[in-house]
Amino acid sequence: MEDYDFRDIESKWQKKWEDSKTFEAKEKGDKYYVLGMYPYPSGSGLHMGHAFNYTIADILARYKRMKGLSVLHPMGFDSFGLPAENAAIKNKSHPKLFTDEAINNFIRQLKAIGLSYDWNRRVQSHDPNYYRWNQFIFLQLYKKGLIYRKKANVNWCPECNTVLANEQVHNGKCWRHTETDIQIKSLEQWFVKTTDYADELVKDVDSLDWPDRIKIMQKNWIGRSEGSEILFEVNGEDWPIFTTRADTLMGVTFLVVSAQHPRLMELVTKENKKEIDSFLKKVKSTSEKDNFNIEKEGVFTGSYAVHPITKEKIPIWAGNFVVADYGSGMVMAVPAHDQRDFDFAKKYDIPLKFVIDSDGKTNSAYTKQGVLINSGKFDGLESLDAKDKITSHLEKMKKGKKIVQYKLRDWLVSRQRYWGTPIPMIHCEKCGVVPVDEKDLPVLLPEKVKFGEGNPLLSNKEFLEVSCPNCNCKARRETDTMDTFFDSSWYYLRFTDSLNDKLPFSKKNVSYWMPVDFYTGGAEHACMHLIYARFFTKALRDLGFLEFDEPFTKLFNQGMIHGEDGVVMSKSRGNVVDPLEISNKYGADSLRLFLISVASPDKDFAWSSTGIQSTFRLVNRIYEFLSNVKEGKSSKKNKHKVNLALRGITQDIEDLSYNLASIKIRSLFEGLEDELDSEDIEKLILMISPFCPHISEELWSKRGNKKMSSLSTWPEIDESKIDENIEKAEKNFESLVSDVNNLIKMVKDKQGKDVEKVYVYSLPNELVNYDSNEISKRVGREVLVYAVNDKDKHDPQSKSSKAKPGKPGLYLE
Ligand code: ANZ
Ligand code: ZN
Ligand code: ZN
Repeated sequence: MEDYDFRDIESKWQKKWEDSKTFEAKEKGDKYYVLGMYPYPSGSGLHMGHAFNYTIADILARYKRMKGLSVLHPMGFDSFGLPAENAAIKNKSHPKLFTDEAINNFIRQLKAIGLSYDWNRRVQSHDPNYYRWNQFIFLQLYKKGLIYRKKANVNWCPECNTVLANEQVHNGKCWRHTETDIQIKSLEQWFVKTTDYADELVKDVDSLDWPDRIKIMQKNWIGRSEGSEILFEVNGEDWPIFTTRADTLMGVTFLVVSAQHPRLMELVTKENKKEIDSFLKKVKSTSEKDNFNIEKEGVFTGSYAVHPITKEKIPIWAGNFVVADYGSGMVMAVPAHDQRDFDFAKKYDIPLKFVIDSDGKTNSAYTKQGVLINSGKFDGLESLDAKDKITSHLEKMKKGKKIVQYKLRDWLVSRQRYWGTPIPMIHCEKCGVVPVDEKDLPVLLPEKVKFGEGNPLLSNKEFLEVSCPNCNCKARRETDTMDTFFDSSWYYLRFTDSLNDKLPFSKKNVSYWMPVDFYTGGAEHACMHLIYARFFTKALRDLGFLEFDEPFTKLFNQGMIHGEDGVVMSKSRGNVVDPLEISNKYGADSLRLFLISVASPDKDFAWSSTGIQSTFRLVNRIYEFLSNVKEGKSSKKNKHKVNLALRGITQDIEDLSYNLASIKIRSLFEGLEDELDSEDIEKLILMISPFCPHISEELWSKRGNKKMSSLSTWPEIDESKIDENIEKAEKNFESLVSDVNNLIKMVKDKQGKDVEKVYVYSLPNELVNYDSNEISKRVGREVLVYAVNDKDKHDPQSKSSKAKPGKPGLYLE
C-alpha cells in the first residue's frame, strides 16, 4: 500500500487556514484562553520540546473551539536577550538581523506542525510597538513607587558582563554560566518592589490549579517566615535581630553580624579593626541564606550587647554565614540548638547553653522544639507556647515583637547590555533622575552602536545626549536596558489586544480574555517568570489596568523529551531529533499523534524511531479507512464502538490524558468493520481533528462539507448506542482466544504434540454466541464451538472421547 500524500494535504490546509484566518480569535460568547509559553527565538530553531509543548496546547485549543468556545490561542517571541547579542557579536552581524531571521525560521516551523494560532496577534519584544509599552508600564510602576533606584551589593556575572537578579543566581553561579562564580559589586541599579506583594503572592498560591511542586517552589522562593524581632542594646542603642526561635532566647551566647552589614564598622573596636579588615578582604559574600555548607568563619568585633532579659554581656562577632539583606543582617546565636551556630562556636571556642531539653545529647545541636530548661521563669513551657510568652514579655519591655520576614528580594531589573528595552529615564545634573515624558515614548533602541566594549549604548552619542524634560539642560539618557523577564511578565496581557496603539491593552479586552485558562510550559520557569508575571498582574490591578488577581488559572508542565539513548535531548549530547525533519518525513499529523501517544503529557519520555513509524502506519490506516469505508449502515457493534471511543476520547482530552485517547484511536481503527453510516463516518473524522487536523480537513472536505472540520462542532455522544454487553462479549472472546492459545502451547510443550482441532463447549447462558470462524482465524487451528445443551449440533466426527455435549470445557485433538 502506498503512503497517503501528506505533503500535499498538509501544505494545502495550512495555506487555507492562513488565507481564511480560520483561527482568528473573536470577543464573542464564552471564552477559553490557551497559551504555550512563548519561545526565545534561538538560532537553532524549534526543538522537539517546543513541538511537544505547543502540540499539547493546540489539541486543547482545537477541542475547545469545536466545543463552541471562543478560543484565544496566540503565539509570539521573547526576542530580546543576551544570546542574540552574543551570537551577533560572534558572527559580526546585528542582533536585529539575527533575531528577525530566527523568528521567520520559527514561524515556518510552527506553521509546519499545524498549530492553530491567531497569527494576527503575534507579539515580539524587540518590536517598538511592544517595548514602548514596557516603557509605559515601567513609568507607571515608577510613579506608584514600585520601581526605584538604589546603590546595592548586586550580583555580577563576568561572563554575561552584566548584573543579574537574585533569581538568576543558582548556588552562587550564573544561571546561564553554571561554572562561573558570581561577583558582588556595589552599584546603582533599578529595582522593582516585588516585596510589596510578597504576602499576597504567597497567600494566593493556594487558589491556583498548578502542579503542587511548582506551588511549593513558589512558596519557598518567597519564603514567608513568622518570627520575632528582638532588640539587643549595644553602646546605648538598640540593634534588632530576627529569630524564628524566640523560645531559645535564654541560650544565646553570642551575636553574629553579617560581614556585609552596612554598619558593621560601628561595632568594631580599635583593637579589633586590623583583624576585621583582613577578614573582610578574604571573606566571600553569601547571598543565599540557607547555605549550610559553607565553612563558617568569623572574627570578634570587640563589642558586646546586653541580653534583653538576663542583662548578661554577649560578645558580637562578624561572620560569613549571615546574609546582610535578610532580617536585620544580624543573628542571635544559640549554638546548643542551631547547627550553624554550633559549628561556629566549636571552631572559636564559644560556650554552649542548652535551653531545650535534649535528653542528654550534646555532641551536636539539638534543633528540635521541646520543653524549656535553664530559662528561669519560662522553664517547663513548650517551645510554641514559649515563643509567644517570651515575645510578649519582651514587647512589654519594648524589646521585641512578632514580625514576618520574606526571602523574596526586590527584583533587580537593569542590565548593562544592548539587546533589551531602554529604560525610559534621564539623568540630569540639576534635577537628578527624571522620567521620560509618556508622549515621547518609545525611547527607541538605536541600531548604530559599537559592540564588544562595555555597554554598546554608551557608544551612540545621539542616543546618549538629551535635554532634561524638566529644566531643558543638557542631560544623559539612561543606558541600562530592562531584564528580558520584564517583557515576558505581561505578554499574555498584550495578546488580548495586541494591535492597540493607545494603551498596552484595553480594559475591555483584557477582562474578556483573562485570566489564561490553560498555560503550558517547562518547569524551569517555576520561580522567575511565574513570580514576576504574578507580581505584574497584581501591580497592574492596583494601578487600575485590570480587575483580577492571578494571571494563570491552570498551569501545566510538560515532560522532558529524551533521545533514543534515554538522555534528555540536547545539542551537546548529539541526540536531538528535529521536528521539521520528522514532519517532512512522516507528516505533522503523525508527529503530533506520536508526541502525545507515548506517555501522559506531563511525563518524560524517550523518542523512538520505531514508534514514529508505527504511528505513521496508523495515520495511513486511518486515512485509508476513512477514504474507502463503505457508506451504508453501521452494525450495532460499530455504532457502539464509535460512540464508546468518542465518549472516552472526549473525557481523555478534558483530563489531558492524551496518551489514553491515542490508544483508543488506535484500537478503534484496528477493530472497525468496513461499512458505516454517514453519521458515524463524520463522527470519526471530527474526533481525530484535534490530533490529526490535516487529514481531518481533507476527509471532511472530500465529503462535500463547506465549513472546515476545525470549525465544526465536536460530535455528540449517542449514549443509547453504547452497549456494555458488546464490551463484555469482546472481553470474553479475547479471554477465550487466549485460553485456547495457552492450552495449545501447553500440549505442545508437555507432549510435543501439535493440536489440530479444538472443541469448545460453552454454557448456554454465556451471553456470547462465539463465532467458530472468528476464533479459528485468531488461533490458526480449526475451532468448533457448541453450547453444552445443544445435543444435536456437536461434531459427530469427533475423535476425542471427552468432547461431548453436556460438559462445558475445552477439548483438543
Ligand atoms: C536563633 C535561633 C535559634 C535560630 C535556633 C534558629 C534556631 P528562616 O526560618 O529561614 O526565616 N537568621 C536570621 N537572620 C539571618 C540572616 N540574615 N542570615 C542567616 N541566618 C539568619 O530562618 C530564621 C532563622 O535564621 C533565625 O532564627 C536566625 O537563627 C537565622 F535554635 O535565631 B534563629
Ligand atoms: Zn552569566
Ligand atoms: Zn533637569
